[in-house]
Amino acid sequence: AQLVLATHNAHKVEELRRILGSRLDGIELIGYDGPEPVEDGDTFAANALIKARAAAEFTGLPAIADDSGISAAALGGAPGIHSARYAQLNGRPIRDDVENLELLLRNLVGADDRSAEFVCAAALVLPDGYEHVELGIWPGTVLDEAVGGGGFGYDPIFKPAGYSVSAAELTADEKNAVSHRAQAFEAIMPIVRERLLG
Ligand code: ITT
Repeated sequence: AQLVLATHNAHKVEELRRILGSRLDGIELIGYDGPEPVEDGDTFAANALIKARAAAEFTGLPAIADDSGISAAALGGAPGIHSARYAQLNGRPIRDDVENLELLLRNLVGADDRSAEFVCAAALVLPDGYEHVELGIWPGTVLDEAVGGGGFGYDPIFKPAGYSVSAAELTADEKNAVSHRAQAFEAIMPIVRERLLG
C-alpha cells in the first residue's frame, strides 16, 4: 500500500521516518511535492486535516499530515498554530527557526510562568473521504536561552517536563520516544494500518 506524507518540512520527515520505523512494514511512504494549501484552520487538528486532504486529493492516494507547534501559557497559547510563521519582517513571516525562537524568548522576558507545550496533530485522509486525527502533547518549560544542537525549530529553548536538558540536547531516539510527534503518530498508525492493509 502507498501512503503520502504531506509535509515539506525535511526535519519532520526525518523524525517521522524514525518514529514510524517498523510501523511502516507493508507500506510505502511517498513524499509530497504538490501544491501547499492555505492553512487557515483554527486548530492544529484542522490544519493537519487541511494538509492531508490537499495531498489525498492531489495524488488520489491515502495521505497523512503533521501540524505542530509550541504554545506558551503566559502568551495565551501563542505562537501555537502560528509557530512556523511567528517572526515577521515588514508584516511578512520569515519562516526562520532561529528568528522564531528568539521572538518567543523576547516575548517571555519577565514572565513568571514559563510553562509551554509542544502539540502535534497527525491526520489521516483517504481518497474515499475517511478522515481521522490524533493529538500528541509534550509539556515542559521555555528556557532563558537556546541550548543544544540537536532537533530543530524550538527544541533548543524547550525543556521537557522531567528532564534537566533542552529537547535539542536529547538524542533523536530519546526525543522520538516521548515527543508530541511520537505520541500523535504512535496513536494514528494502528488506524492507518487497519485502513490500508485491513
Ligand atoms: P509542513 O506544513 O509542510 O508540514 P511546516 O514547517 O510549515 O511544515 P507547521 O506549520 O506544522 O509545519 O509548523 C510547525 C512549527 O512548529 C515550525 O516552526 C517548527 O519548527 C515547530 N515545531 C514543530 N515540531 C517541533 C519539534 O518537534 N521541535 C521543535 N520545533 C517544532
